[in-house]
Amino acid sequence: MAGEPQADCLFCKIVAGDVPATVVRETDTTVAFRDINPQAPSHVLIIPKVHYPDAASLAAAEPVIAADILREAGEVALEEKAESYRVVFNTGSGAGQTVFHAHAHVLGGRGLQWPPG
Ligand code: DGP
Repeated sequence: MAGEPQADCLFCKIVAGDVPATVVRETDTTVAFRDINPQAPSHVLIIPKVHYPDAASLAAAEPVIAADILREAGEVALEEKAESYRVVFNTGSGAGQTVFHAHAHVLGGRGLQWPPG
């Protein structure tokens, strides 16, 4: 069923506590944890507890939870003392998406170039 945990999904396993992660914030609907391969001094992933493969499918089915992720991005940036930060949703393998459970990258703690690569 849409949104249900998937047995082969790494981020569903992090939600369930079956794979360890350095969790920095948790709400009823989201978990925020440090990226295992940080691309900035502060690099936190925010995921919904429900399983959708990408941000657009999450937003279509669960718009309130999609908004929760954006609000949490601001809270993470505050806690990380990142005055400026970037929120990224890689979507599709051509854009670098490797985990097909919706997630936001929150990057901060250094100058960020534009355009991104
Ligand atoms: P993306 O490439 O946009 O799908 O981002 C997936 C991110 O997930 C990538 O930056 C690395 C991170 N990641 C992959 N495996 C793990 C893990 O086991 N633990 C944590 N904390 N992060 C992971």
